[in-house]
Amino acid sequence: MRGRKRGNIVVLTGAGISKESGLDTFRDADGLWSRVNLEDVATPEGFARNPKMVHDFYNHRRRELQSDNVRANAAHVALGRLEAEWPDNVLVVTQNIDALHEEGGSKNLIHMHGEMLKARCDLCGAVHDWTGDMDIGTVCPACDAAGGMRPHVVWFGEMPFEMERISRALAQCSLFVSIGTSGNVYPAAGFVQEAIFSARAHTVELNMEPSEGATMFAETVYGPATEVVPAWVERVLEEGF
Ligand code: BV8
Repeated sequence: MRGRKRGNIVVLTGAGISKESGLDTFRDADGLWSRVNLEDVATPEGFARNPKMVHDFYNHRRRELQSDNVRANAAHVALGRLEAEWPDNVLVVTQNIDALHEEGGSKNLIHMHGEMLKARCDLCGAVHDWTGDMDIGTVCPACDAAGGMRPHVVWFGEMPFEMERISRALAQCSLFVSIGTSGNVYPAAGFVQEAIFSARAHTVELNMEPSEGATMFAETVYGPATEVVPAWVERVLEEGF
């Protein structure tokens, strides 16, 4: 149904929105999980087993996303524009741990799987901005102890952040948009159903190809995010959804 120009919008994003900024996705043929075992580098068990391997995995990605040629792309900027120009609430919930939504202008933003440029001390719980490398000898700036520092990201088997706030937003949205995610990882992959059942929201998938949950979306547009997302934002701001 076209023409609605009011109502809250929730946007879920995944690694596909950052692909054209030069960051790897996870499950594409050349993705991260084709090179490393997720059990080894994205689980608490893997970290306990071999903290050096996990620190190396995240140190490499932390350096990579700070290089000059990794910048917000037209899709990130289009979502910043949507938030600025839409008359009601726009919340971006990202599974990504890069900082490209911030650079694209999104302010109302939740990193449900954490942030690469933050570190947490498991001994005192303090969370710090972090741009350098980290290893098992890294000392926590808050408690001065070593041995507890880890990336402030959500590994498999760990509870994603701000789930209460996300559920409330899904229950109050008129439009749910999923961008650049394969729909493999829960609870994020279940948000489209939550938006339908708790808010009877209109649902849109903008992706390179149909995701696992594609059939649950009322509307789908496939193609690269830097083409599809700006065009979709332009249309919604002009004509509504
Ligand atoms: C939880 C870390 C509950 C940060 C990530 C057994 C044991 C334990 C848990 C489970 C289990 N079985 C199932 C689960 C739940 C599990 C899960 O879903 N597993 C899957 C694999 C089956 N989930 C969890 O464990 C979550 N926690 O359930 O907690 C709980 C309850 C009580 C108490 C405690 C806990 C935690 C999940 C978070 C895991 N952390 N990352 C990091 O290193 O980045 S997951 C990882 O996958 C990233 O966060 C990533 O964002 C996420 C999803 O991947 P996508 O973003 O979708 O990327 P993907 O490559 O898959 O797809 C990219 C898409 O983009 C593709 O569709 C592609 O076509 C498209 N694309 C590509 N290029 C473009 C494009 N689109 C547009 N334009 C382009 N140019």
